[in-house]
Amino acid sequence: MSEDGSGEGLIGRIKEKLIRTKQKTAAEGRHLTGALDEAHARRLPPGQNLVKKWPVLDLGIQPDIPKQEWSLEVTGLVANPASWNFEDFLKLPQSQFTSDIHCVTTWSLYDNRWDGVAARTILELVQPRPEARHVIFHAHDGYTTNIRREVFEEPDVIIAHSWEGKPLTREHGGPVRAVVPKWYFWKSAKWLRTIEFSDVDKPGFWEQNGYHNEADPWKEERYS
Ligand SMILES: Nc1nc2c(c(=O)[nH]1)N[C@H]1C(S)=C(S)[C@@H](COP(=O)(O)O)O[C@H]1N2
Ligand SMILES: [Mo]
Repeated sequence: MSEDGSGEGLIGRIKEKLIRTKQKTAAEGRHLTGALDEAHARRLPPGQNLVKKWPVLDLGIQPDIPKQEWSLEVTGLVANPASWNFEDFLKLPQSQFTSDIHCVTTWSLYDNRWDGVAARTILELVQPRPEARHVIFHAHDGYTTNIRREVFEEPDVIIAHSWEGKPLTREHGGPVRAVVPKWYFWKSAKWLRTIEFSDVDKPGFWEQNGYHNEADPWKEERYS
């Protein structure tokens, strides 16, 4: 009789019973605090490191756009092209989302609370045409970045004016930036100027300079 716990004998049977009890506990979700669930275990994508302080990354130009001079244009293949100055933008239905940031340079920052206008609100207002399969962000520093329309349609995409309840600072893209939480952060254009809906894809600055055209951190779509 084997007493090494390999499944036979008394110890083996006791271990099996113990395992079954544990499996039952696991299935019932006992001992869970709410923080250590499966979503938490899957929260940090491969190759990423958690940071506590929000780094600044850009091309070295941080345009200074006073709120009174800022406006957002929505152009291209839409039924209702739009242009909102900052005051009008704040009068649109507002949303608040909390999401994680994953930068391709391997830092991640959890739980960023954004205030702004949900992409879904903008979609309802401008009514993109069916052939508009792509969305291009244009920024005041000349930066551009592209995402597929389905990515822009995700419920957590927000055109944000505030972070943690405070106006976005200039270095982080204020007055208004895009936030596309499911993709690496280079897709989240700072100093947003124009949202263009297009039938053809238009690879942006980093997409033309070696980054992946998509940017799923769970698939490590970093470089092309
Ligand atoms: N307009 C503009 N948006 C931009 C960039 C940029 O250079 N210009 N850099 C991108 C990159 S590579 C990253 S990682 C994030 C950095 O945002 P942060 O400086 O607020 O952390 O902004 C993205 N959006
Ligand atoms: Mo980045």
